[in-house]
Amino acid sequence: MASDGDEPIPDSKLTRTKERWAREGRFLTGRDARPDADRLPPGQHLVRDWPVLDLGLHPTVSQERWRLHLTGAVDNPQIWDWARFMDQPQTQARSDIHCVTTWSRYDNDWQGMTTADLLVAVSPRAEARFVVLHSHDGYTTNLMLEDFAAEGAILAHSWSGKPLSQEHGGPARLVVPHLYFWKSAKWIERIEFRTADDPGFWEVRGYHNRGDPWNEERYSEPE
Ligand SMILES: Nc1nc2c(c(=O)[nH]1)N[C@H]1C(S)=C(S)[C@@H](COP(=O)(O)O)O[C@H]1N2
Ligand SMILES: [Mo]
Repeated sequence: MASDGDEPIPDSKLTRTKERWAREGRFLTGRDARPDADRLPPGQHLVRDWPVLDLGLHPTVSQERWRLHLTGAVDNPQIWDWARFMDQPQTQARSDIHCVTTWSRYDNDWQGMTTADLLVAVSPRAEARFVVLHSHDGYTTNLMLEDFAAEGAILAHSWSGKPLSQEHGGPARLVVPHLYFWKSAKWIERIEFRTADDPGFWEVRGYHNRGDPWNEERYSEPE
């Protein structure tokens, strides 16, 4: 579905199914991960195509209208337009995707800027400890600042040398490869630096607050 981002999030069948999986602990294997020996995290299987997963809204945001708001507990809050974003230091980064629904995809070539360079630009205040990503489809996801800043994390505008397609989050998305892919927000609109955590869309629907695939952090612990 195309939209410009103001619609309520649809209560889709897939969303309801994924909430049920969280309640049931679906796909948990209880096996131990050995990241150095095994490239595939526990309970994952390899795919060669690239599935599209989201809430069902594919917001249309042209590069002309695109703005990125960098807000919250930072010394230099900023609003970037596309030219300003493209003026930032450019990086290539290859990484594997691990989706909580159990597919993994190796060797994705992203181009964009590293989150480390983004942190240099905004200069987070000492008390900033969390990051919330806000997207044009109303999606949010939360990260610890260290996970946002991790090696390999990139604010990507291209994949395999081509502009990121709309269905995969173009014009720009986050990629945080050491966590399950739900932490990698598509159609990014705002990056909010916070002193306190604020669980996002899936994190309040039974998914783990951190989402480390090597520890199978798929779902939050039942109360
Ligand atoms: N804005 C936004 N970002 C999102 C989502 C979403 O619904 N909206 N879904 C997440 C989930 S659950 C996954 S698995 C990946 C899927 O990315 P892909 O469609 O490029 O494979 O996007 C993540 N980022
Ligand atoms: Mo996902």
